[in-house]
Amino acid sequence: MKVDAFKDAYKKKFEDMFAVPYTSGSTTEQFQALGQLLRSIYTDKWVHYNQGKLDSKQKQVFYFSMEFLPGRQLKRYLLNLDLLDTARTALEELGLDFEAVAAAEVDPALGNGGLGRLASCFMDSMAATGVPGNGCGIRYRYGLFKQKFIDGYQIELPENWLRNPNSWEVRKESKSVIVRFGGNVWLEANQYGDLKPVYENTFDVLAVPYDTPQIGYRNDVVNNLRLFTAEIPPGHESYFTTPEQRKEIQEITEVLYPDDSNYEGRLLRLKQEYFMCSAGIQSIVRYFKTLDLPWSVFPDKVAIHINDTHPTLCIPELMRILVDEESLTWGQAWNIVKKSTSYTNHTILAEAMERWPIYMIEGLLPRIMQIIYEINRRHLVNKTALYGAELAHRTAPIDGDQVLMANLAIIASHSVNGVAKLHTEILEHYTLRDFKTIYPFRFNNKTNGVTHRRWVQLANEGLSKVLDQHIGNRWRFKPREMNILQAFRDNDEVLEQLQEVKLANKERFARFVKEEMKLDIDPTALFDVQIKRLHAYKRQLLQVMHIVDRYLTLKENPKADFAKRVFIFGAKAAPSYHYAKSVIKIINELANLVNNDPAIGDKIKIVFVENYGVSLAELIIPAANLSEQISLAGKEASGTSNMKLMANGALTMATLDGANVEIYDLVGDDNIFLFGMTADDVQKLREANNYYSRAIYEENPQIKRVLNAFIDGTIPNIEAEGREIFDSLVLYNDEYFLLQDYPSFYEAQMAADKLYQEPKEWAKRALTNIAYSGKFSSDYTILRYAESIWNVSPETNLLGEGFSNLD
Ligand code: T68
Repeated sequence: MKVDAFKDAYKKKFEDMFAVPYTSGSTTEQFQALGQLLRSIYTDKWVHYNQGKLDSKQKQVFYFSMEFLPGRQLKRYLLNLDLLDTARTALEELGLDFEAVAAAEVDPALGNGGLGRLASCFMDSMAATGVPGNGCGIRYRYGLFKQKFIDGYQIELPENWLRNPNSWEVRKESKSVIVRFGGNVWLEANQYGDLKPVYENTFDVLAVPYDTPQIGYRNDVVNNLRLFTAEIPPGHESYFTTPEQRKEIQEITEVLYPDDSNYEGRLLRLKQEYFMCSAGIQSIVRYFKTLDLPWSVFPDKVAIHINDTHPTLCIPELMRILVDEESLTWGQAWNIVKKSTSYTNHTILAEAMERWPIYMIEGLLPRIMQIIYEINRRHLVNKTALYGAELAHRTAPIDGDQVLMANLAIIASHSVNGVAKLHTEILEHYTLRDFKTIYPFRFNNKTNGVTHRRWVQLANEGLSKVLDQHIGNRWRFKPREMNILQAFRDNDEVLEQLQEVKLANKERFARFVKEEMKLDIDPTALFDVQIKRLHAYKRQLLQVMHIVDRYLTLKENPKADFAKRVFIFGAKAAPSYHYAKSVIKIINELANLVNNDPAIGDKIKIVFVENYGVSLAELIIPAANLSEQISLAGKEASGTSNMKLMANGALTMATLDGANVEIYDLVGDDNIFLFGMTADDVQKLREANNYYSRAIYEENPQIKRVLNAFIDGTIPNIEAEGREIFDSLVLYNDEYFLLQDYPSFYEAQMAADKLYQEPKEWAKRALTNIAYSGKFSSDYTILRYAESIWNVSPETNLLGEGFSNLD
């Protein structure tokens, strides 16, 4: 489409929709008009691609996830349709501010963090690589809470992301299904003498799908993200006469649980999980039946992927449908379930493992509980014979009065994967070793990835142009070819361009900070970024200690040789996570103190952005010089902001944890700042049982001075929080070994300071990080899932070339 045609189409669309001249209207209205115009452009493709999938009967992937964090869609769609430049020029020629129009789109926060964002990168990559994939999830009425800071404390406000109509979704009422809860169930013989469940007094809910297109990058693929919402079934209105009864249905998809890395054992969460699983599995079964094929080929046509254990009920739900409704034998059904299901683990934290009390499942899902009992019984019989009773019991889905969702997911899947090499090793050798004994070939690694389309092409247009100029534009299709840039490591022109781009991105962020926070930051200072959920294991507190250390040193000696730094944080705390909220309060009070101390000036600034999410990440990541990936080794399954920051030329400050290990393997010692214990060191230190944080505190004057600042009034307004944090480190023996790792962390930070004083040397290392980041494209991750887990073949290749040699 040409610019002039686009202009005309836009004007017409705007005036049709709002009945005023296109020159009037808010950016929201302009966005809506542009959205409708885009819809009219891509809908044909969507219909056509869907029909093609049906006609060819090719195998499809169904990616079940309780969370998706898609970010804004407008620019992504335009980029993928190869219309970004056209639309931008058209709007600008019409006198409209394209970026402001794009920013008027709401950013749906339907996830907590890494897990949800990974699901969205995967949706983008499935479309780009031509993997016929469907996302399956919940259309939460309210997304993750909106974070505000009041007096330095985190306050949570509802995130009403649907206040404006959603431009992309399509309500598919005709594809609704009924999800059944509660009641009584018993087995009765039918006319053929088969035992079938009979239900009474069930509570029925209508699951209505809303579909959002997932447009492939300059190919003809348009996949589908299907999110379900809970409604009163038609014809049942008369049963739901009181507001309380209506509420019981609506609340199922009302709000996203704000806990990451923590298991939330509430009944409503269980309802949400079953609601999504049952609705999704029913859709799949209905689809499969249109193919008119025998059930035995179901696994050749359908791959069901469960993103962490939250969608594990897909397993008993599919068993239920196959056995109860389609009259397959248990053995036939079990084979089908196992061959079609695969599971990704995202955490080894014990507190995140889902374990549901049997009474809860029994009350809410009586038939599902019967099926889980039978899965458990058969597991015990079969595995006891082979491996003895102890191992059989340790791996069984039922443990006392609880159902262990990970155990259920593992025994019923043909593939279990971790999300980074180290994480998968830890699963195999420690967390899931019993399962590794029984199912040695079931485990595999799939290191996470990120989509360079959003995180480089869209978020960092400046960098993208530099890449195009020197290495051509093939990297846009094959991100691994970014490694050609490495040949320019000693090219002054390229290094200068990279520095200019970085500075421009930092200036853009500085303008945002000035506008939103009324704070001046120096764009030439080192921008030091830590953006992730607030959690003790991620150790934001280590960075806080480092800032306090610098602050105290500068107060004593204003000439101390530190690089100017802006410490940038973005982090939400789970509303009930007291410790994490205390850390937020401390960071905010420290910011208040340091930012307003004239003796410190530009040497330290602290920016804690409110309401961190995908859109803010797009602003912060391109502006980063240093990427803080400082979790206690062994705790962060992978991390993905580490990959996004690397791709944007930030150097990583890292422990050897999660995917940091693989970043290190690629860039080598000279291009990363490593510090701290390895996962093995941590393991040994725990086993030795001789860690005494108080002794470190007493014996290390640097650490003592820093920690005292939390309790001696140095930082105002943190009496309770400062004491709590101090105690966690000194009195309660520092569970995440901050004091153990602090000296080497500090040393690595000083090395970063030193290098930053030599801008060209820094730029060379930034270049190397950019060059090798292509390996972490989620396109390759998805191709590995496609090849070795899902057994689907990508249909449309980037550049029309093959994808061999992925490793
Ligand atoms: C993250 N997990 C991992 N969980 O922490 C991170 N949990 O290392 C990894 O890179 C990422 O997954 C992708 O693999 C999460 O984000 C959650 O958000 C979560 C949500 C609900 C319940 C438990």
